[in-house]
Amino acid sequence: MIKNLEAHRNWADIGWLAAAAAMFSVFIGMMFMLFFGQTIAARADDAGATVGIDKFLFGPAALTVKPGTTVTFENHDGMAHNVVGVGGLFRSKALDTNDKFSFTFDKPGEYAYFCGLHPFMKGKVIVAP
Ligand code: CU1
Repeated sequence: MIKNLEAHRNWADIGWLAAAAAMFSVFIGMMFMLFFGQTIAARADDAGATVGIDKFLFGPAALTVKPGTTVTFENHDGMAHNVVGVGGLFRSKALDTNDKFSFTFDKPGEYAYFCGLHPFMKGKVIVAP
């Protein structure tokens, strides 16, 4: 009789643990979405915004800014990179490690750019009021 009761309680404990584990997984998942969602597409509301260059990637790959925002590209990679606007609107010199290049985006639109040294490196600045 007592054994039966204990067995019953053990099963109830496992059920509670499973529910707690499931809720914890959902929580971790939400944290990941929050974190990576912001990294993938960032909105810059202040006067200046920054795009970092690291490990052959522009980050964020898509940056949304208001018209008149100066975007600064900073090379944090150990390799030289540059920033070339598609259509020739802007073009930086080769940026060594920790070098910066700034450009002010005045008109609304989508401005795609790439690295002239490694053309597979791409990003865009979206200028929206
Ligand atoms: Cu590059």
